[in-house]
Amino acid sequence: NDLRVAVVGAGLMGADHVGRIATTIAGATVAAVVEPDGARRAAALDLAPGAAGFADLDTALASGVVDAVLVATPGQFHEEALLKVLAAGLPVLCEKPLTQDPDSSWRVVEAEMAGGRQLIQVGFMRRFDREYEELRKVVAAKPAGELVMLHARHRNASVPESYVQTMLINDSVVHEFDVVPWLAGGVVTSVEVKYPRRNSRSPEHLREPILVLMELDNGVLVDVEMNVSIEFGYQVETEAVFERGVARIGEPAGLQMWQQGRFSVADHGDFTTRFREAYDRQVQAWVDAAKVGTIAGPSAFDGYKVAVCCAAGVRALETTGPVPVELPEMPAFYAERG
Ligand code: ISE
Repeated sequence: NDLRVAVVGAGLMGADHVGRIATTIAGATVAAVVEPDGARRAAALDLAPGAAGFADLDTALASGVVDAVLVATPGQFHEEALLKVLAAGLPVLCEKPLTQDPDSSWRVVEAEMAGGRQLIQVGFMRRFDREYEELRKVVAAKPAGELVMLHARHRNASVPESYVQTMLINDSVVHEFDVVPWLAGGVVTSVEVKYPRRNSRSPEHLREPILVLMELDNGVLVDVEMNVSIEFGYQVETEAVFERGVARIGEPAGLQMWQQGRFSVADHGDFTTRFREAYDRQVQAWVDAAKVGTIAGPSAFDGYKVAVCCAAGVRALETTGPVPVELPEMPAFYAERG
């Protein structure tokens, strides 16, 4: 039987997921689109014939047509939606971030633990990118020795007017706070932000690019260039430095073109294409796991840890030198479930 999914939020990501579930994912259908904005809701419903439209989540959950929920609203609405879905006892894939601050993330973790079942998977899709997966295997198998450093580059062509300074951390570097410990097998112990010369073409209210330095408890040092006005395209690359070699992921791939004295390879414009396959694999893994009552990716506790790192990162935007990150022990509830 198909898993009947309600997609909550029909903005850029929500609509993308509706189309994905309707066309690409096996074993699931879009049963409901929950979106207060009528025009957006209608546009998403066009992508999923047969789905029902709802203006609010309560009505959708009460309708009896929903087996699982994909939350793709803006981050400030995640806590409320997650608590409702947990109360209904349904599996949920929540777009990043889990919530926007450590306190609300912890409330979600507590509510999940109180229910006695792990229902939440957080949508940190980079863990489903094939190259990230491969690099993680290289880190574990050590063919070139131990991992020493990661140089990460996270570049966006541009960002909307609504993108404010703290979003450099909470919206963008949030991905590195999840994927770096997963990749490097350590825990973040401090975050520092350094400012190079400001890009004169950045929106007036932003001071960027920034360089984020992360220290891990296993000694691995990580630098992340976060850049949101680079114009040429969307680029997420990592160079891993080992004791006896280096590895790179995220380089442009595909058609190479020689023309008029130039050599070129097309690059991505935004994350929807750069990570399309990762999103597909993430949602498929979530659907398959939800059907057997488990999750297949980052947990709510992972989401909480990222929220703690982001809070330190936001402080680091205004602080000279490293800001310590203190994470609690993983509760037995999560440790036992892996
Ligand atoms: C956006 O929300 C994302 O998740 C993208 O992956 C990231 O590159 C971008 O900076 C964010 O605004």
